[in-house]
Amino acid sequence: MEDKKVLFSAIQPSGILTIGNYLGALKNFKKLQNDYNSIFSLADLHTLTVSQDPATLRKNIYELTALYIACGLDPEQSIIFAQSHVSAHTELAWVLNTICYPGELSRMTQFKDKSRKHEDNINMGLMDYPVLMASDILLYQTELVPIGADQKQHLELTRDLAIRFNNKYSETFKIPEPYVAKTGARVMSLQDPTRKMSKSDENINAFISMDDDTDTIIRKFKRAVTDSDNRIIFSSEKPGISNLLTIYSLFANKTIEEAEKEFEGAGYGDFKLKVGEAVASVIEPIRLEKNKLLQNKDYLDEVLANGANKAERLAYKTLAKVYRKIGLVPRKRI
Ligand code: ATP
Ligand code: LTN
Repeated sequence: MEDKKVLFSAIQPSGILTIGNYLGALKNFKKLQNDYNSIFSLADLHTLTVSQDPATLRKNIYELTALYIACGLDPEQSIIFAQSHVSAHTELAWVLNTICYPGELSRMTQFKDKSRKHEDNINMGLMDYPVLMASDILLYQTELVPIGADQKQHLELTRDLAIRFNNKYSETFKIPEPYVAKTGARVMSLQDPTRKMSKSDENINAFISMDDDTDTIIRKFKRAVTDSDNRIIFSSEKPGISNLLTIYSLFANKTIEEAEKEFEGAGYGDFKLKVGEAVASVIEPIRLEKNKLLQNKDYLDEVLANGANKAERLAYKTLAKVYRKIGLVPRKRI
């Protein structure tokens, strides 16, 4: 690998992604991939923390692999791989578990939210989720982690664990920095702009999925909740309009100010239509390319296989160092 800093990120293959995932994560992956040695993982083991149907999970793993490539991640240049293909992830997670305290995990916002949402399945994995995420990141001596705002707390814990380990056993891990974009790190629901847009929302009008076609996208924006005032300005008092302005500016590659100017005096109906069109023009080609890639499972398997080979070499280097530092005896190959 070239002498660049390491970037690592991952997304869970837990369903069809939304434009929230796209703006908060995927779009930045593409933007940053050339400037770093980039590693993009599918956090397939993380998905097990909520109940999964095996056939659907298998399908979602291919979907996300194809989506990564369709969004412009280059498997020749960057490493694209499935977390479960490199067992060092779960191995390092075990070691990190021994320096992490239950109190640190039980106060995580995502754990509390998901416990509330899945009351019938509050399992150990759900609580331990951030430790596996820390392992993902630290195995690659990562310096930059592009994520949406909701994952910042997990990155803080990752840094704490890395510092704690380094202090106890001497310098071992690089301390990673989050990359959270100024706009788009928290895209809100179209039906309740005070809540985060989420692919698991029961109301399908609340999110735009990366699988929605142009008509669906335009229809959903038409129904987006706004307010009774008629000004198209960015303001904390206008969460619905502000969310739409954010989405528009990122899909049309304009600043919020430029967008405000463009729609000065326009009605909400017109504005919503323009937002829908801007989003659809970006999403449509990605969706078509993803569906094309999905026809060729052999190619996707090959991408994941090559990615796992490359990731494994890097990961085991760090894991061996960790095992040595904590006093485990290296296995003699005979
Ligand atoms: P779910 O809502 O089903 O719990 P999710 O949509 O949050 O899942 P993840 O796989 O947990 O999906 O997130 C993938 C990436 O997308 C993360 O970096 C996360 O921060 C980002 N992300 C998720 N939702 C949003 C959003 N509404 N706005 C911006 N970024 C988001
Ligand atoms: N928890 C993340 C997915 C994830 C991740 C990671 C992100 C798993 N491991 C490592 C960045 C770095 C989420 O998006 N919900």
